[in-house]
Amino acid sequence: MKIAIVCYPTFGGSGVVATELGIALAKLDHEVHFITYKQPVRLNLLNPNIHFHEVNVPTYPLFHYQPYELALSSKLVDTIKKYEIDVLHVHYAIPHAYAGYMAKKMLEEEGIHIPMVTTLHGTDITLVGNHPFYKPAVTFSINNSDIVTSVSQNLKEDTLRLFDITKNIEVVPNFIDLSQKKTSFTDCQRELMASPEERIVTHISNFRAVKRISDIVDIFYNIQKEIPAKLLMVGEGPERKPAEKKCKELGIKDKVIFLGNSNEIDKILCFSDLFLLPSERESFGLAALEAMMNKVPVISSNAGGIPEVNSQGVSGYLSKVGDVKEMSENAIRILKDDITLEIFKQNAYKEAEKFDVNTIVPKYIALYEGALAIP
Ligand code: GMT
Repeated sequence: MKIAIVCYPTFGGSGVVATELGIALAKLDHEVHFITYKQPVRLNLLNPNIHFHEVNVPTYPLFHYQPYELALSSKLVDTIKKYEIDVLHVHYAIPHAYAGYMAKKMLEEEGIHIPMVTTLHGTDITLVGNHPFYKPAVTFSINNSDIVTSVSQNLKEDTLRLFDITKNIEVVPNFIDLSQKKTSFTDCQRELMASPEERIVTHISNFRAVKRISDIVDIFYNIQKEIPAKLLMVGEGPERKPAEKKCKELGIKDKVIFLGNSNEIDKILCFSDLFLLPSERESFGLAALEAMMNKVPVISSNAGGIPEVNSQGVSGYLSKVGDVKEMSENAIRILKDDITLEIFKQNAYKEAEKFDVNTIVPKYIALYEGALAIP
């Protein structure tokens, strides 16, 4: 099959899922065309089945806002025609489903039929898409997609509750590729980050308010009072500076390392003992799954779809959003002795196995085949 994928190319779960999906499809001999404004961060173009088409938006003094959707839909029309694409898969409704629909309609005028699959990832529904300024356009583009998927059952329910949806929504969870683990579990250079007696606690995100970064600092503050520990903060975003300030005020600055954005997530997770994800909202929690795949147990909130990933008392613990006290107690419970920690580490990996690429990607392929059959 020839598949065009539209996604955000930056550090963010939806872009990562779209990229990993494209890579997995290419390995299965499908021809994959990424269409976006920058090469996706995790995309390696060395596979001959993978192509990248950059969307350029020329600036013009009259435009206060550059019309990205317009440029994207034009690029889609050109690419779909030139490479005779079979299926268009857009990730994140805003504005990709809208631009995809416009491309579909333009192609229809030329007698070309292109089925469109839209994957809803989370904030495109729960935070941004639901805003009255966007809602009519988002509803329209979901209802006019040929196939709609959501990354968790919880996100499906949110979508049906928040929007007037006439389409069936298929749940296809996020996935990981266990065979691609770049570092072996015995090859972790944890001494680079901490001394042997210290536990390593990690958080990875784009540091937006929805991630409750301040809770992470509070939880770690409580942990380090009981257990020698370091906190690794990986990612960039608006909450990074306030978090750095808070660490200074709490006197834990030397125990917290802000690493910024990283392409070495596997290496970092390899020497991590615990992952924190106390998010306000989280449709799935890909970062938690990536931690689990690296045998890192998870202390999280029970927001959104996280309970579909992190299993209570097995791969970690879940608490109500903002319950820093309980999250800290559970973190200490996991970290306090080597035997308990090892049990949680093994369990985390076992739970992650449920989301292996070989189980999940065939679901997308089956949906593409279904989309192709739609007249
Ligand atoms: O939350 C992020 O950091 C990025 C965001 C995105 O839209 O790119 O991630 C969303 O999509 C991921 C992939 O499907 C999910 O695993 C995340 O849970 C979801 N984030 C939220 O719902 C806040």
